[in-house]
Amino acid sequence: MKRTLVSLIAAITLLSTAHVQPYRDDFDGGFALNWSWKLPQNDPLCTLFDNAAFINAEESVLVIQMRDGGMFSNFNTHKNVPTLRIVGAPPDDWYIETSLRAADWNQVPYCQWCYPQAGILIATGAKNYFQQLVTRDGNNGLPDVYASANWERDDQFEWAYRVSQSWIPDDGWIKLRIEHVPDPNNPYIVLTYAHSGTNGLTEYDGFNGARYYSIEDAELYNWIVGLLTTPGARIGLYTDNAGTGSQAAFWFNYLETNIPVAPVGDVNTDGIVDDADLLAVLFNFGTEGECQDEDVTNDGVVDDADLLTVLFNFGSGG
Ligand SMILES: [Ca+2]
Ligand SMILES: [Ca+2]
Ligand SMILES: [Ca+2]
Repeated sequence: MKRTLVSLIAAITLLSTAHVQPYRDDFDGGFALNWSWKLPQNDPLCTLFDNAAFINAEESVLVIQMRDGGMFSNFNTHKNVPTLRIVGAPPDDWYIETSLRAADWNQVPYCQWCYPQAGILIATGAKNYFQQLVTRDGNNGLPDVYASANWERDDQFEWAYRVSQSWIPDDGWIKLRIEHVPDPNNPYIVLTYAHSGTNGLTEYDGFNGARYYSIEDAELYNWIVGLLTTPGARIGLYTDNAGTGSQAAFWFNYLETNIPVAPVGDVNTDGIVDDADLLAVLFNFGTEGECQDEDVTNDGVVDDADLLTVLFNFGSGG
């Protein structure tokens, strides 16, 4: 009897802590999530450029080679910004996590006033975004990197300056994670990172800090939360050559989030894959060009591969 009760309680506990499976892309030979290369308010709108962003099947990574162009201030000419479109309310304990490294840190330039960087993007477009980044140190002329944060509100650029001590990068993966901690007294957003010099994920160590409290930092906190819940919001992966002309590549090992994003095959990004998506592909069958919504496979053509992808995922989401 006692044993039955214990298993019952265990079962209930399991149920109550059951979470929706996170959305995760390991870039394992192809895309597992519904990536888009469109960036609203950016010119060009389609950021997929020069075939400089692709899956490296051997390494199971998404490679993004940096190109000139930026989201900085009102320049808004960025290249190669893959995003996932948010299609539902984030859970209370939302998070976004990635792991990245430079393909070769020696190729990532370091110079005064230049800050090549890569990381996580939360955006409604090129004018309004928040970024958690790993940034090359442009001040000391040494090949150091540090963790940082940038954001823009209506093209007004702000930065949290350096939010970690700098370190000399190696070939190890650098993990970045932004999450919401639903503390009942004072919920907050926290940025953490991990690299070969830390013992797992750790909080940034100071300067302007990397916690944004709902009480003390209400304006910024509310704005970040508001970004995620604005219609058309997206989360993505980001690289930036800081105008140095560098075409060095960053490797992204995975992206994982528990924020509902458009499922694969969801052409019209309403969160479900149904006949509307099928029809959209059929009506655009045979058309070519980059960044078409109907090109689910991101290979520049709408064909039977896209049709099959929608069919295989028919009914998912919702
Ligand atoms: Ca901008
Ligand atoms: Ca749909
Ligand atoms: Ca295609």
